[in-house]
Amino acid sequence: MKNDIQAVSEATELTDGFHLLIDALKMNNIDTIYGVLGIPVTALGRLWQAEGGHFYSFRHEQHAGFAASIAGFITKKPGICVTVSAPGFLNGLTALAHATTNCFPMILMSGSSEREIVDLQQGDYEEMDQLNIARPHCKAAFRINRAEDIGVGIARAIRTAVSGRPGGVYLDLPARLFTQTMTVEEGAKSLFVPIDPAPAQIPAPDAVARAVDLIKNAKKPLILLGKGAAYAQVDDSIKALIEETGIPFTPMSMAKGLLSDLHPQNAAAARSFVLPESDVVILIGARLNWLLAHGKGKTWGGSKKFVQIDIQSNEMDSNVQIAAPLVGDIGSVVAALRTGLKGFKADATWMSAIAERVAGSKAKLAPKLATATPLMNYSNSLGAVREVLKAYPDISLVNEGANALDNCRMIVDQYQPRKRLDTGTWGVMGIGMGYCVAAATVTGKPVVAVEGDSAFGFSGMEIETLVRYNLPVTVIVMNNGGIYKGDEVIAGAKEAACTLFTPGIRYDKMMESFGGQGFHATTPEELAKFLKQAIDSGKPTLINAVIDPSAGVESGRIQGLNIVSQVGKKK
Ligand code: OXK
Ligand code: ADP
Ligand code: MG
Repeated sequence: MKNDIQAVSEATELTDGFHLLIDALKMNNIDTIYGVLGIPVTALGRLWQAEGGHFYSFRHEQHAGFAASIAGFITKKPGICVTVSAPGFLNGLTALAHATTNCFPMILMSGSSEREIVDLQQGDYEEMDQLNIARPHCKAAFRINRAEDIGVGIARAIRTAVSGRPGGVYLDLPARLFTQTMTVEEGAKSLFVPIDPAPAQIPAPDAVARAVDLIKNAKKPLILLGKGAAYAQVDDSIKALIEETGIPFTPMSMAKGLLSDLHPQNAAAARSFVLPESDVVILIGARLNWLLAHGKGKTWGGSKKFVQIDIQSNEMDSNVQIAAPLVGDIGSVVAALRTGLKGFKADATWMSAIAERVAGSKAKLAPKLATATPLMNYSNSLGAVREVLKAYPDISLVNEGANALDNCRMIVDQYQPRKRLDTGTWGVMGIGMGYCVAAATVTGKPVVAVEGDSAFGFSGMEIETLVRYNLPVTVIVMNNGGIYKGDEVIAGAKEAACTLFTPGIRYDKMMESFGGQGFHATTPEELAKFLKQAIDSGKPTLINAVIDPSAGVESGRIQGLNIVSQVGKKK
């Protein structure tokens, strides 16, 4: 029992916005912030660390934001990014939009100017109407004006980020909020943990029955796993659905590893056969967006019946009619489907036709992976990476670029869920080093990044961040000296061709200058040796992999999206 003096002193003991924010995050089981500090949030970072919170400081807010976004994907807890006002906020906004587009839970918290100055446009330090600028680019945007609202503000932000379709939330924190005080007692009463912030969404029984009927009458069913299926973290149930029914599956890039890429029902290596040939396609956490040719055209061939499992009801019919919409969370829907499909087995001849094509594709690819060439190309370099990573199934693989992305997705197998972390729905370049920091800090395991040299350039300065925190990350820069290729010549150009970088540069020396390990690989054997050495060392490492400048194609597998002038060069 506290004595009167103690009770009085506690009642007068004060807390403030800084401490309430920290207490609210910790109470909600958040232990990590990624960010770049400055006015008015520097003290927040110091206090957070002093109270045992992890703070990973970046060189640019975009990469801190990418780290927060992928931390959300991996953990299902919102990744937290903290920035300064105006320019810092804008730098973080790209990552917030990326998180929202990819359905990753993330909260961007930015310091901001006071309303009375912003609304009269009186020219504050880093003045910007951040709340309204954020709104169109995220799932929701809130401002907390009063310290007593910090508890509800954090609870709202968390629930909004993780409930339903996960996404990015913006929290606007005016500078004056941080120094508002209240008694410790009042402060404690204002904080709370949201109850069941991401509740199960149970599918309607008639919707399940409709889908079961459609699947049972399919001759050539196909399951298509999207990153939503990986995010749901119901891995065993999805694996059971696939193995109990014998239905073949093909994963989108960030769903690779949900079942091993070597699984006998994996149809990924026969993609352009199974998509058009299938008659009923079960989409599990995958949108029929550009990555799936909007569900129409020659990619899909003739008539197709789609079953779609998604937590977002209005995702249905986004591109084509969905014959059996299943609105709900993947865990609940897959469980219901398994019950409804008990005893059902897909036609084995369909799976064996696929297996034949898969074997054919792999047999065609195999020699390319092992053929020596004067300069490394994407096939033999990534063939070497694939062989090394077979021994490290729990490594997180970060991947971005054009040829570096598409060839790595095809060649490097994944064995575990949520280990392939790539450019995602938007195809955005620059996710690399932020993803590496998050994957290393969240999993505590080694990370390998396969980076196009152009893609690496967007976040390359963050290798200093990797070294500063001594993270077990190996960055392989596929150095072909340019965007797409490194050999372009443009007749009449006054400078080097617009797609070129300086030939022969040594990114490994950059890493060494920061105190990390640098290797220079010119053959697949060297690449394999250095990669294994780097992973085993647990040290931040960069391998400069010299790739033939003539290797690769413009935009990799999506070269069809490129447009060229129909009238050519002006006379
Ligand atoms: C797959 N394949 C295989 C294997 N796995 N063959 C042998 N062995 C294995 N293990 C085959 C597969 O059957 C396909 O061949 C081919 O390899 C490619 O597979 P996949 O899955 O990548 O298929 P596809 O057609 O490329 O998929 C379309 C796509 C994908 C749009 C989903 O290309 C994609 O995710 N692209 C992302 C591009 C991106 O975001 N780029 C950003 C940077 S570009 P076939 O014979 O069956 O077809 C940029 O910024 O500007 O240019 C810019
Ligand atoms: P991919 O690009 O891998 O195909 P997308 O990002 O296009 O994946 O689609 C992911 C989909 O998964 C989104 O429509 C999202 O609403 C949905 N989703 C995410 N988590 C869940 C979940 N737990 N249950 C159901 N749907 C989910
Ligand atoms: Mg390149």
